[in-house]
Amino acid sequence: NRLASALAFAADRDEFVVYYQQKVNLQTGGHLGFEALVRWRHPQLGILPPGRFLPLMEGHLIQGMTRCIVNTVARDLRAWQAAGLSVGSVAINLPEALLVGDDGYDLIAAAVEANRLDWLDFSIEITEDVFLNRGANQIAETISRFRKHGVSVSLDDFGTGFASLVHLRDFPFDELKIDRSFVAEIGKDVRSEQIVRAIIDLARNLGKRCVAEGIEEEVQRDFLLHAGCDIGQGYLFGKPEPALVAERLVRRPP
Ligand code: G
Ligand code: G
Ligand code: NA
Repeated sequence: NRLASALAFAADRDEFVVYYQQKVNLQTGGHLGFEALVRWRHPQLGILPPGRFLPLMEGHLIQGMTRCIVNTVARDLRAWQAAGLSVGSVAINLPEALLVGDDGYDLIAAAVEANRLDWLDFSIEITEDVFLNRGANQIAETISRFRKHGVSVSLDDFGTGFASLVHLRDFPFDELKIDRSFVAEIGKDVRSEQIVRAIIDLARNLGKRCVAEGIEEEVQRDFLLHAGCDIGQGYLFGKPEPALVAERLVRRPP
């Protein structure tokens, strides 16, 4: 497959780009932070979404890609801070391959150090797949090291994967992200709505923040607010955009 062979060079050729999507306070619409979402600028095909290339990538390629993403985010953070913009933290999607050992931790630590950033400039998102990994205990240890620095850890795509209630009880994390497949059904399917309410209550009772992703319509936002969810992400507020577009959403210094 041609795409797969071109992917092997994408990191070295600096073809990975980072788009930023806003996380907002659902109450006020105010900016809270960004999630960094990778795209591949293919020399012929243009900007490709992760669904087109992540499934083709193996361990060491994912590692190289993540290094590019973290370095790009660190550079953008430094530029934003120099311009006086308060962008909040930027969430990095850390794949399990970088969480089993020290690689993911070392990567962020090096970026903080080299760019004189604060640990709190970053947050981490992990998917429920990590619980399938035989190294789940080591992953929990890595996560705890991040949290000792105050870095917030989100459990992503919640409700579609492999997190059991035992994981919710035992795993160290700060934030639950409701998968957008549930959010998409708000206003359409009563059972999905009941599940969303139950997830929000579960998060709150466990003392975790709750974030809804994929909010596209006002009825969805209103339902989520009413159900007690405080934070959201989705096209209603902003699509993932390149840094120069995304930064316009952040209040300028007076
Ligand atoms: O941006 P888009 O909606 O196409 O992303 C689809 C999925 O790709 C996301 O749900 C996310 O899990 C994954 N993804 C996006 N950006 C990154 C990234 O930087 N690293 C990793 N590992 N996964 C990502
Ligand atoms: O699973 P994760 O949170 O990493 O997924 C984020 C992905 O969801 C991004 O690739 C982004 O492009 C996509 N996304 C973000 N907001 C919306 C939305 O409102 N609707 C839809 N359909 N996709 C969204
Ligand atoms: Na994510």
